[in-house]
Amino acid sequence: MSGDLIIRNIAELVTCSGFEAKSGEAMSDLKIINNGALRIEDGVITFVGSEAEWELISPDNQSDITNTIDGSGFSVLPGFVDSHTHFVFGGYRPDEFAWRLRGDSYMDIMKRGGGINSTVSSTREASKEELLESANNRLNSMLSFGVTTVEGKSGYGLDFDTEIKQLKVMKELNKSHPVDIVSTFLGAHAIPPEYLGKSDQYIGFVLDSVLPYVSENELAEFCDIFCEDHVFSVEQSRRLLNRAQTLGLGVKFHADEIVRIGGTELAAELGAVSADHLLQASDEGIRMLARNGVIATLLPGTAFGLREPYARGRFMIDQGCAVALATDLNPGSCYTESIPLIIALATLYMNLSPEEAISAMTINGAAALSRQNEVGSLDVGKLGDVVILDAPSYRYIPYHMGVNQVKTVIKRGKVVYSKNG
Ligand code: IZC
Ligand code: ZN
Repeated sequence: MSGDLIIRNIAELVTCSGFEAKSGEAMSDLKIINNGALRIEDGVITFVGSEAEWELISPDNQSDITNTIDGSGFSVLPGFVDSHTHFVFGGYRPDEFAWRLRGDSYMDIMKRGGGINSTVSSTREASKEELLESANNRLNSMLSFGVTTVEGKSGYGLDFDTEIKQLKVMKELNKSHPVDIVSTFLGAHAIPPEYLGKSDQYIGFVLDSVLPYVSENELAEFCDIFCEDHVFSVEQSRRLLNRAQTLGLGVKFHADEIVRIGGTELAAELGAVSADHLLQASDEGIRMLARNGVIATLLPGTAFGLREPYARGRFMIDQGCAVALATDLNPGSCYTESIPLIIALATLYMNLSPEEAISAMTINGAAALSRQNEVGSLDVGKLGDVVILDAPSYRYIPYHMGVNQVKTVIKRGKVVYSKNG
């Protein structure tokens, strides 16, 4: 079997068809085919349609297909695209979860040297092999939830060697693991202890010493920054992201997560690929994202985990934004790989419909990584990245709350995960 298969009699084939981000009302149309068939050859989709159409066009050659899967009773969707994670890290921070329950805020913990800088010291101490192993295990877990493309960020090194070590771990895993990895350079994730009180100098170091190396060695496709009160200002973010764009990287960044400082407006001004978090985004900032075609990437697991107010997903879609959903998997604010949890939260607390949530987790996630021509929908010519649910409809994902209903995951036409072995 070299990425060659057919799924027939699919109860509900959720194609999410399209080669661009879906914004506003378009997010509600999942382009569903009932009693469908899906053919993949050499890892690429070559037929999407009804079972009846398949029988008409291909009566003879059906017997040469080595792998035929019966889709009766099941819903079939594009592989999920988790477009914002921090899955390469050393150490864990369960103590911080308990401190927050007691009343400490995320920022209180960060200001006293915990938070991101706690993971920075564990990641600096970890060997490359240790990081490879733990990140590989997390990829396996993400794959079991139906994720076939994932974004991963550096940002737990905050020095030259460790930032590069994280990016190289992702490059190696991209070769060895079935999940496709898109790397983002997040050297400006926090101010490291060596630069305490000298954030401008730290930005200078990232800009002059690390970013050019990352770009020359093609270690990342995107550049990110934690544009946040007490972390990096809008001015510092503009400086770094402008340079990243000059060097040919796309920009996508943490904007208006905890305090409204204008990151949303900056994302629109720069023509970022996505603006992420947006819990505190202003009305005008949201309209600017819609006008400028910047994807609003929402991470409801983080609002849940930090007990912060959710980003205004309903308002964003009503204003014409393209919304993507992602896990934000990280060891601090949101330690989860659970796609069904994210979809449940997005529907129940951001008032997205189940259809909008599925568009956000597939085609819009792909667009948030500039991959809308390759993945994110089941269209002829795209990669054969497919999820088969152990349920008759995508509507069971939010409804069967938080439970993993993925039966089979197919990557480039090969079965790479099956429930029960
Ligand atoms: O490790 O706390 N918000 N970055 C920005 C994070 C959360 C990850 C972390
Ligand atoms: Zn993040």
